Amino acid sequence: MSEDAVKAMKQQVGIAAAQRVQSGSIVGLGTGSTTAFAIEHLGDRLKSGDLKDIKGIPTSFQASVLAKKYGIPLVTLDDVEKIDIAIDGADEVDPNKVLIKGGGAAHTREKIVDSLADVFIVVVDSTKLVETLGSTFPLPVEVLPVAVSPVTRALEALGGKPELRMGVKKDGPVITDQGNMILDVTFGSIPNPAEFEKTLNNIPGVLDNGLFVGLADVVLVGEIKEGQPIV
Ligand code: ABF
Repeated sequence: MSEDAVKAMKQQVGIAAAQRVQSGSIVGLGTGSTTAFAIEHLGDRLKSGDLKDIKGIPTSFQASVLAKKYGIPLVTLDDVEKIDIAIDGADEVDPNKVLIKGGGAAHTREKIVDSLADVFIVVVDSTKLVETLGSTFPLPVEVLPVAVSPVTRALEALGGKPELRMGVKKDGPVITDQGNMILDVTFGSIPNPAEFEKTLNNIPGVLDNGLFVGLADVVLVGEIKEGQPIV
């Protein structure tokens, strides 16, 4: 599928999700390029007066930079009692709306915010849909730097092939907003994500993994019809 088609789908669902936000809402703001379209559209709605008095809770530094760029006032989890709606991307979505997230190295804070939202809307292009989790995307696991070696061995014992995520310039490992590292683990397939998420999070040194089980309320999937003009 062409890059333009994927981008068009991301924009389509990002806007659709942003349209569901009501004035006065506390909005969880996810990370990634699809959610970026939602954050931009929220900014457009605020500018036009169509939307008023929302507050954003960012799930990453990237999300907070975008929210400020588009004029969305930010609050923290200490400032609010609840989150009305969260909009976030995903790397894989299975037929039960179970997700793999973490491609943006932000899944730990994303899971906190997404799990607290009354409504968690996932925005994806159609390439993210899978029958079985783990089939197209390695599972991200956030690990305390001091524990990377023992956690690597524990993940291998579970049948995984862990790889330390390196920065774009390959000059060192990616460091998360929490100061930790990411192991991207290829398991081939993850048949029982609910159990597996608990198993992984019980490994000493693991902060959180990218399995989001039973959290997504709505999954908006971009759709480009054959021959549809892509602007
Ligand atoms: C973030 O966005 C990550 O958890 C997820 O991996 C990624 C999806 O990125 P994109 O929307 O750019 O495909 O939420």
